[in-house]
Amino acid sequence: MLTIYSDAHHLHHGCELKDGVLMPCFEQPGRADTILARVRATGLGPVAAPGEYDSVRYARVHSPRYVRFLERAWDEWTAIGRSHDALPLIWPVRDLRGDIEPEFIDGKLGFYAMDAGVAITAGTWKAARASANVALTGMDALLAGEGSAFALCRPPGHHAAAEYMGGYCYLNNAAIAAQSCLDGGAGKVALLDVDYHHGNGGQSIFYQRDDVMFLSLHGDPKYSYPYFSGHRDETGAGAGLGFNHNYPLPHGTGWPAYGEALDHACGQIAAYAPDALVVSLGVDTFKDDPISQFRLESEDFLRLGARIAKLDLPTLFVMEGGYMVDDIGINAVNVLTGFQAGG
Ligand code: OKP
Ligand code: ZN
Repeated sequence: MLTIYSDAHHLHHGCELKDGVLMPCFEQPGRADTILARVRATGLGPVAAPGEYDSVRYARVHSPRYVRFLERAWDEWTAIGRSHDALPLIWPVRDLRGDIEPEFIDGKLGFYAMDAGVAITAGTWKAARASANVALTGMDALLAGEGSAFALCRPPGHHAAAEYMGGYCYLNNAAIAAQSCLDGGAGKVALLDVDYHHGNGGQSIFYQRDDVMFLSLHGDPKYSYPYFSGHRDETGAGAGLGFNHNYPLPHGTGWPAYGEALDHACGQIAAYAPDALVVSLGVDTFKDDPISQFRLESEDFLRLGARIAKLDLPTLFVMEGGYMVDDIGINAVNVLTGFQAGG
């Protein structure tokens, strides 16, 4: 399987507030390095660099003003003498005015963020662009006839929606790739999110549409991040009604229950009969993940890949989360080798 990867992810390494303490993000450069090392060690296939894309490609799923904000935020932050990570600290919740974009950077950061897990640093925009370009290049490989590809994206993307960042995510790489597939001639695409955390960004972007079916298996938002999205009764709206499927699962979920939910999701995808499948691949469902609560074993990731392979669809895997840095290479690549063996 072809892997797309860019070293530019090293330009992004920020801080987050964890248990009230400011510390380096769990989402750190070593993650992608570990996965790349495993891709090479297992001989998964060739590794190629991404192409360059105009940012109008991101604006197919994000608003142009949000893309401009990301591009300029660091300069606006440093122009007033600041040099540490830019972090949002105020949000337009409920009855506050969420309809007027503030002109000062502190207001803009809150306006365009869902949480404080999205530090903007000197290299964030370059890294986020490269990550989206990795996904676009992977989709271009599919459009050119490749059966599958692995977009080794970092930073991840699945919490980012049309107009906000959140949960370590800036540009929604998987959504940008899914849209690019449609723009390349496909009629229908399925987006399956197997990261531990609900893929609120992809859900939000495609909620009212029937040309992208969105499905997510995740920790129940009653007690798992992102808390405010991912319940079972979120099934789509308007033309998109019935094209959104959430599978919230309890703490401690292991393969039997996970595999059952995955089977159901795959049944929905098969019935939808899309032209291609994009998989938001998070491996934070692993039993030792430091911020998540499922109990998948490394071998279960082989089963996950094999089940997806049974769909027999052109498939782009897009890397999302997974924080047990020692094991995420094994677990992510297990999905891909399981997929290759299972088809
Ligand atoms: C990203 B992905 C504030 C952020 C809280 C949220 C976890 C984001 C997970 N410190 N952390 O879905 O793996
Ligand atoms: Zn996650």
